[in-house]
Amino acid sequence: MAVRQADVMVSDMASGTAETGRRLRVFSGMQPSGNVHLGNYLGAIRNWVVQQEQYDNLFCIVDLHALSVPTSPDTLRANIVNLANGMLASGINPAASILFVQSDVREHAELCWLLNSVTQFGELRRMTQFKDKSGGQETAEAVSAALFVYPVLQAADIILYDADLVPVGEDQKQHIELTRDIADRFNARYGKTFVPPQPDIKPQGARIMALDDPTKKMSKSATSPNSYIALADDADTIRRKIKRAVTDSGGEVRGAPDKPALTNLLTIYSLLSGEEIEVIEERYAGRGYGAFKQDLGEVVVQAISPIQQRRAELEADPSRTRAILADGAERAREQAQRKMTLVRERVGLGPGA
Ligand code: AQP
Repeated sequence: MAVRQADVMVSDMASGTAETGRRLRVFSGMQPSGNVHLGNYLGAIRNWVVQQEQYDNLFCIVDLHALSVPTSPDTLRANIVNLANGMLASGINPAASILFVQSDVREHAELCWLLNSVTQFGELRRMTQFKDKSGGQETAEAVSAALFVYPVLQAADIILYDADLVPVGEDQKQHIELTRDIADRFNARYGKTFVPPQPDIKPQGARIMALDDPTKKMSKSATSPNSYIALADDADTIRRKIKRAVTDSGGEVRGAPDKPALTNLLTIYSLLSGEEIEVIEERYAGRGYGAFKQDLGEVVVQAISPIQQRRAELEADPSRTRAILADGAERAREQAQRKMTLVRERVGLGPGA
């Protein structure tokens, strides 16, 4: 019986090994583009912590990507440390995984340039995330070229390390498909060099929405701090933000497609407490939004406070985080340099074999 590619991937992912018998390698990136928030934690970091047991992981603070939109040097520097501390405090273990800053490994930028030469303009123009992030046609004229080639840098990040899997939300699936196309095209033109990766999309990936507008996702770069709960927010700030979170019309604590605000708050409650949404709905039946929001505030505070304690320890000793990132960069660089020696040779750069 023929085995479908999808079946192979499922069994591979379950066992955590690639065809060659080595552990599957996973590349996960996050932009230092603002305050790390509850959405980043529930939608990504928390899963990354769990996957450390199963796979070989590279966790990358993708600072070059953060430069695709305007930022200031001081802000970027602060965001990098903020994200590193947030990831470490959440349970990313530098002894089990490689945690590093993208720009510390120059090969990402070099490979991006080489991949640009096998990427079509039309492919990039079709990326829905570019269309979303660049706004309409008029604003698109003024956005940076970096935002346009962002998916090529992302492809470089991934295939530089022969990553088999990339955990992403549904919105990033198109970028991973492009990464596969770029890897396949390069391989066809220059000989087998890269592993085309697979997206790892969790069946019910948690998408946490903004507290002040549940039609938009909770976002690091949001202008209003009331729209997100930062992992760095203190207990009172968290309680206040939840209290101020918008609700739907009516007074029932119930999730439904026409109740986006309550659906979002119930999702947060459920993910942090481990209770089913129906159980939570039942508990607050007839009790109104006030009691629910008050308890939700406590659920979030309880979940985040151990992270904050570890974060405070890291902040008290900045040299520790710096050392972890330097070590991570060295380990990533070793792999990246090996791959780039091959890539340069394949495309005809350098003296040749
Ligand atoms: N609201 C969210 N709910 C669930 N998961 C989320 N992620 C981001 N926002 C939510 C996940 O966090 C990771 C961060 O990816 P990123 O830093 O590359 O950028 P992003 O997805 O664009 O995240 P932000 O926070 O919204 O940043 P900005 O404001 O800079 O665009 C990804 O795994 C993402 O799925």
